[in-house]
Order: sequence, then structure tokens, then C-alpha cells
Amino acid sequence: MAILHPEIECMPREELKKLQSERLKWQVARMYERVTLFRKRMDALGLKPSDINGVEDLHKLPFSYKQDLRDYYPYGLFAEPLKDIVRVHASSGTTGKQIVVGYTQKDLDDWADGVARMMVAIGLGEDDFVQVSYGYGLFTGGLGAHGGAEKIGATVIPTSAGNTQRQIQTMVDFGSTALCCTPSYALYLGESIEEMGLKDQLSLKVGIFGAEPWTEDMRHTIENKLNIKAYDIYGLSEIMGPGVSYECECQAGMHVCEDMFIPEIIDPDTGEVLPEGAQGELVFTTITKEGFPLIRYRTRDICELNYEKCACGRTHVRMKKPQGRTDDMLIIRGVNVFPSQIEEVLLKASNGAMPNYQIIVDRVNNNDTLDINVEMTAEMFGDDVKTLAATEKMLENEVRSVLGIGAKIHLCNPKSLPKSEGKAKRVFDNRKLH
Ligand code: DLL
Repeated sequence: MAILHPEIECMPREELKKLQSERLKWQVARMYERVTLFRKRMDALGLKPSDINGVEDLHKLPFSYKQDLRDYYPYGLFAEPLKDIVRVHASSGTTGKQIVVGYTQKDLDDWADGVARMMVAIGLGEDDFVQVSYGYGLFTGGLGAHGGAEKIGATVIPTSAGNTQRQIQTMVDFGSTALCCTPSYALYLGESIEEMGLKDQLSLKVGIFGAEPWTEDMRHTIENKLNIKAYDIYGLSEIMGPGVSYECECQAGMHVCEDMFIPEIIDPDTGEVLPEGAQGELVFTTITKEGFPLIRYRTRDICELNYEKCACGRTHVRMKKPQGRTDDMLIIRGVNVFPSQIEEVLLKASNGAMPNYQIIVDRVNNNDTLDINVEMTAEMFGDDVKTLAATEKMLENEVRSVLGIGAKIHLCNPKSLPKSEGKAKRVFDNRKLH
């Protein structure tokens, strides 16, 4: 299959290391000047930009964290004047406020390039019709895939997520040859297509799926249902969005766009860099990003890296599917959810007296479900059925407005939920059982 930029994607690793070193030095110097938090952290370690001579010095640099984006909300970590930021995206923070990221025009071009590399790798080009069924908006999925598809000259069909019947009719009538969405939505689309009896009218060849964990089993089911080849794409808003890494036609791990992002695997407890091939927390440094660069960003994704050259000819390192998280973030219907966001809603609603609660996530008919059991207070217990139903509705609306996805609230009798001794177990993710 084709390679968009063989000179970059197949660059000998020694040369790549030189390129990364140059870019790292450039990034560290400008961030030291422009990003207060970064300068403070460098100073605290007694480091100057001149101490960083290349990628071999990367491990000396301070980490950055999701919490930083919250502390410097909304624009405090940007490294370019706001007049040069041409777009922002956002993602869930651990509590009420979302985190914000910004892009210059060059950042958007680089982003489109990363996604375009994948599209070319899996055989897409200007004759293709790419249906983008990731959500458009502050989430990076929709516009991220869109940019890549435009870059390769394909015809973009920007359906965004949802409205499944129309989505499918569009897919059939417009002759979509590629589908971009979350794997769980792909599965749901596949089932609906079977029900509508339209499978033999599809023109789909490939799917580009990511934004949430999915298994090899799920891949095979999607491939059968939609009669396509399904490819994995990874990314996170803080680093760029989709296309930080992607599967090529060999499907033996996801190539990280290493001319833009340097990955490391560290021990999440000690912060030590782990030897090649070890499993640990994935950390990224953005070496080309202008608007919102990050040094050694802790993704919290548990992962492994493989530096062997791929059969496709690309030399860029391949990462395994993330194997889990080092924090409690859940991904429900493709949306990042922190239990603390739900806790905050409940706290507010109960005037600060934290009710006992449980968060139950499951998968029913290939659709994620979110149920929240909340113990009523003794006062609430006396309320009539109508008032209780209204309280449930109010909480459901609150949760939806904070998380961006719906949840079912169940008010339970006082003291009916198990009291925990020690660390409360509040989250039950039953999807793992299936
Ligand atoms: O999910 C960006 C994206 C959009 C990637 C579309 C792929 C396709 P966030 O909303 O910031 O960004 O969520 C990032 O999602 O740290 C992982 O935990 C998880 N994630 C993303 N892609 C994959 C994947 C987008 N292919 C977080 N497999 C990341 C497993 C994934 N987990």
C-alpha cells in the first residue's frame, strides 16, 4: 500500500533521532520562555534549556499532567498569542470544568497530516467517500478525521454521530467507502444495518475506529457485520486528537507519528523510564506543536512500545492497544467520564452532604449503559413518589449537562447500598465481564 511521506515515515531511526533532538531543543527553548508553569518546573529542577541536548536528555525534563490544564484553565498553557490560535477543542476534566486545548493553523495542518498518513496507509484516496460519524464539536474525533480525509482529497461526508437511521441511509445512498466512528457505534450501526436488511447495499471497504478501548473480538464482529476491514486509531485531545498513532495495513500495532510526538513508557509509580518493550504508562512530548505544546505528558494509558521495523517499511515505533488506565477514567459511549464529575453533581444536589452512591457501567446490545444508584437521605425518604421522580429527573439532567451523555438515576432507600469499610468501591464496570 501507499505511504504518504516515505521520507519521514520510513526515515532510518538514527536520522529520526536527530530530527527529534533538533525539534525537542526548539520546543524546550520556546516553552521555557513562553509557558510559566514549564519554566517554574524547570527552575525547580535546576534545569536550563541548554541542558537539553537531544532526546537522550528527555528523561531529565519535568512531567506534565491533566491537572495542569485545569489549574491553568482555559488558556494559561498556550505558547502562542491567542490571535494565532485558530481553533480550540475540549475534553472532560476530572471535575465540572472541561480542559481546553488550542491549535495554530500549522497545528491543524500537522494534525490533518497525521490522520492522512493513516488513510493513505489503508488504501484510501481521492476516489473515496469518507463518512465521519465521530461527533463534531469540541470533541476532537469529528473534525480530526475530517481534516485527514480532506487532506487526501477524499469526499468527506460529515454526518457526525447519532441519528442512526439517517446515518445508514446516507451511507447507502452516498456510497460511503470508509466509516470513521467509535467501535461501539460501528457495532451498533452494523446491527441496525442488518435489521434494516441493507448490508448488501453498502459500498464500505474500511473503518477507522478509536477513542475507546476495543478488543480483537469486537474487531472481528464489526468486520463481519459491515463487511469491511477495521483499523484502530489512537489519540488524545491534549496531544492532538485522533492520529497520534494508527494502524497501517499490517495491523501489528499503531505507528506513532514520531516526527511530531516522542513517546516514552514509564513506571507510573516512580516515574522511571522503563526498558524497551516493557509495559507501563505512556507519556508524550509534542515536538512540533505551536499553540498548546506539552512536555512529557502523562496520558494515564497503560501501554507497550515496539521499536522493530514494521513489514510495511515504516520505522516509526508501534504502540500496542492501550491495556487499561492508571486512573479511574471511564470511557462511556466514546465519552471520557471521571467518577469525580458524577460525585460533584451529587454533592451539589445534596447541599454538600455526600450521599452513598454507586456507578454501574454495562453493555447492553452493544450499547454502553450508565446507571447511578443514589441513597436518599432520611428527609428525602419522606417525599412522595412524584417529588422523588422529579428529583431523579433533575439529577439526570444535571449529570447529562456535566458529562455530555445520559445516565439513569435510581434513588434507593436510606442505608440500602453497602457501606464500605475503608476505600469505597463505587464504580462497577461490568463491561469487562462480557
Ligand atoms: O478520544 C481522540 C480520538 C478521537 C482518538 C477519535 C481516536 C479516534 P480524548 O477524548 O481526549 O481523545 O480521549 C483520549 O481515549 O487517553 C485513551 O484512553 C482513549 N483512546 C483513544 N483512542 C483509543 C484507542 C480521543 N484506539 C483517551 N484504543 C485516551 C483505546 C483509546 N483507547
